[in-house]
Amino acid sequence: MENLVASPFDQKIAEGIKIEPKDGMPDGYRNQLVRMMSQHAHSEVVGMLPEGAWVTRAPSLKRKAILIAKIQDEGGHGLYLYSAAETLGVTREELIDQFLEGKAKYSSIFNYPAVSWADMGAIGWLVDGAAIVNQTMLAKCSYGPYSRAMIRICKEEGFHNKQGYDIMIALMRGTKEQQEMAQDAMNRWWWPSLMMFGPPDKDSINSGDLMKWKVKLQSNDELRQRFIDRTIPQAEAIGLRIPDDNLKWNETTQHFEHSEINWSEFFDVVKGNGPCNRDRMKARRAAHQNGEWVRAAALAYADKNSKRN
Ligand code: FAQ
Repeated sequence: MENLVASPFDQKIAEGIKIEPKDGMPDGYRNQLVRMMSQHAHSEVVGMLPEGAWVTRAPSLKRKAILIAKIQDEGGHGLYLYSAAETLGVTREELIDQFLEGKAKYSSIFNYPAVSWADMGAIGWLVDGAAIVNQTMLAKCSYGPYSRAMIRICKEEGFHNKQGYDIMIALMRGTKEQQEMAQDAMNRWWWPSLMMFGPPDKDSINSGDLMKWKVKLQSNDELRQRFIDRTIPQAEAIGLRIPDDNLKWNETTQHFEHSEINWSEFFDVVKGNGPCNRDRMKARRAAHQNGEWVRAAALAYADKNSKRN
């Protein structure tokens, strides 16, 4: 006979009670979270690379200090997320190995190059802006450690987003060349930022499970639309043009309509063929190798301390 009594896990999900590390949970839930949280952690760490390239070229001491603080925050988010993922019974070493071996993904957005100072503005404003829309939802997700990590991370992303917009404002108030630099960055980062939200709902293979388990509370397309609707007025307010000739406000739906996204570009980047995929992986592998002595020293120190106490 069919068992009609809901499991404690299902009951908690239905009642909106957070699932905590020691609670029973289906393997599928655990696996989905490990996949998503570790991809998220890898993205934060790889995300330091495009901005890191501009630290020595920031146009003033103030901008340099802000950029360094932002990049450090992203590294911190990565570490925070690895710790949150470890509560699911995997080790940080396993997750990092999966990434370095190319078995785990990271966000498509970080496979595009940052070629001008305006790109620092576009990354903060658009990329962090997109991340906030996605992560504000994840702050309400069913898994306690991920949800709490997101609350804290979103606060920092808010600062990142504002500093990026502030760079764009400064450039748009500047010379013709500076305005063109800002528009060029907008043209290059707009479409990849929309792709960050993942494939269209019809191709989103993980959404069914993730929504059933209240990890995702809104779909990829819903979040993408929210980002579009809130970013277009910000662009217009400072005189930037969205690189989409079919953009149109729809009075009935109260949303902007836009051109079709180039999904073959997205899938190509995810497969490893974006402009910077190889460079990014090379840089992360080198950093891991060069950091070997630091990990060995930290372990030796911890071992010495544990014997002393
Ligand atoms: N890039 O079934 P779905 C940041 C993959 S943090 C690469 O729809 P899902 C901060 C997906 O993994 C940015 N791959 O997947 C910062 C799946 O393949 P799999 C990172 C992607 O999980 C700012 C397949 O496509 N944020 O920016 C992407 O339901 C500035 C089918 O897709 C997060 O990771 C993509 N964009 O939805 C740092 C947030 N999209 O794994 C520095 C957490 C999809 O089955 C500077 N993650 N794929 O082999 C999420 O919310 C979700 O995982 C989505 C994808 C929405 C990204």
